[in-house]
Amino acid sequence: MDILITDSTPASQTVSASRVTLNLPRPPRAFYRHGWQSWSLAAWTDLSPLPIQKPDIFHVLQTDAAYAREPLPHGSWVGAAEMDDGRIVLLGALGMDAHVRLDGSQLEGWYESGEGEWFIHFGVEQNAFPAYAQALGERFGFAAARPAPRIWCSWYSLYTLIDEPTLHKVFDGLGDLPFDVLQVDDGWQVSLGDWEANEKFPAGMAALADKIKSTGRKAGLWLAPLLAAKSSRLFREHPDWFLKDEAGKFVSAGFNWGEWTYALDTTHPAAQEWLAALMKQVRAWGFDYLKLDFLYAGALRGKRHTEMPREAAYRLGLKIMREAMGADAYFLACGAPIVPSLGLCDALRVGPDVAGEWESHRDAVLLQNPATPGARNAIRTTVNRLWLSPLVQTDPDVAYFAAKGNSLTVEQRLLLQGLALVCGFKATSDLPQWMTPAERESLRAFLEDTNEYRPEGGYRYRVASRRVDFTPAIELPPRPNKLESIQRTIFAALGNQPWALRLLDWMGKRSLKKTVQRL
Ligand code: 9PG
Repeated sequence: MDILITDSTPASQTVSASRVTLNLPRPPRAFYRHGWQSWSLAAWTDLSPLPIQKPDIFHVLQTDAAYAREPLPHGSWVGAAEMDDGRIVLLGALGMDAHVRLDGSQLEGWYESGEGEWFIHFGVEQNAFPAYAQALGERFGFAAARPAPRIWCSWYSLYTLIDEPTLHKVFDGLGDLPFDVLQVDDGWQVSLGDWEANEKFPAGMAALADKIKSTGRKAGLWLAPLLAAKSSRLFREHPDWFLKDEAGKFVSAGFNWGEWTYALDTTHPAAQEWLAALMKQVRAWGFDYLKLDFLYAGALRGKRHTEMPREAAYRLGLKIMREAMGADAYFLACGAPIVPSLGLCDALRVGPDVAGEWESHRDAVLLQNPATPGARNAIRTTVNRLWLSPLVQTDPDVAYFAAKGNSLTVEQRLLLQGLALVCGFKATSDLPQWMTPAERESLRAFLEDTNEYRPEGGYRYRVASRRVDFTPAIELPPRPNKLESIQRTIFAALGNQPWALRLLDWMGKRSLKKTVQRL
């Protein structure tokens, strides 16, 4: 379907088509790209091609690998073009398995299979995104009105170095700080796919949940249910539950934790039963807050037991898990394709991971990778996804309060705290043992804040009684210069080597061990 955009185009319209082309009066000056899953970039960019994000080995993990090499500005489900007069043309799918691309002055959208609805808006940005969100909400559902829980999460201080005594020390140290959930992250399980307590948790997961509940809070747990490590018992015993490509090879769900992972086929009846049983098991242990991570694995391309579009297959898997965990569980989706998760989860991570560092020169400039952990990457993408807040509780990832254990400046820590208040989703991983009394009080004040904020135009907000300006996080890093281009080639090649990634992993763990031992 072809549509001409002129001054008499209505502000909002909805059409049904497998493919739409909007013919703009002139080429626009900027394009809003919206990445596929939580960690993928969302940002306004100019029209020149973005350098391909490196290393390629992470495309599956960080982008929609199917489009990682597309030179034209593009995005998942939605795209918007900014015209010279400041007005924008937004083209957004109201269904799943859809993609958008800008080719000169043509804004095109297509469904990967079949046809579906498209929402088109011509007007100012402040109206376009809320109108699109409203139309999506009518089809997928809206966010709950109740406030999001306040969470302490183990990842950003302890990473995988969690064990029973360390977590007990932390839980005790949190005292009466007003957290609603203490969430145990990656590191408790035998293996990815084998979701049982490992040797660091000899008392078992039910005992850990009991310990948390004895402090008057809900217990939270991290799992990555839609992928499994190659070495896991699950994969070895049930290879037929995993996605294969046309050539019969297992579809990789990415290289992480020093090994290859594979993607669960959410249409396989036995895999579906296993997923439901897993959710019931973690609820029976006593965990009421579930952070389900690396969910993109369920929506990768591949041959399925029952053929269906990939995001429909993903949504089916999510539905099965939601039903099994029960409506009373709080479900945070992470590493998750955005639109297919709406209506089934309580909260959605809407940016890449933060880190105790503003930005890494290697990742930002040399690898041109906006999806790697870092405060700046997390703020940039989250701020560009705030329009999702009517649809789902938006998780911007944790904020930092202590000066110890990170290299963020006071201003940078305040930006992350301000973002949490704007999102209405408050979490931290700070160790009570690392906080000064003043830092602990600032954390308490943050947790008790009533969350009122006011947009003041651009990327500026008034939060509580102060101004927060996210502008310093928004711009994309400069392109590499000549010398940096040479370094880029070297780092990109190294980054594709499993042995180099294992070495980095090992070095990171070693330095972290020293820090945690002193707790
Ligand atoms: C646990 C972590 C934390 C974190 C999640 C997720 O390789 N990667 O691109 C990559 C991206 C994100 C990531 C790990 C690896 O972090 O977002 O909060 O739960 O998993 O492993």
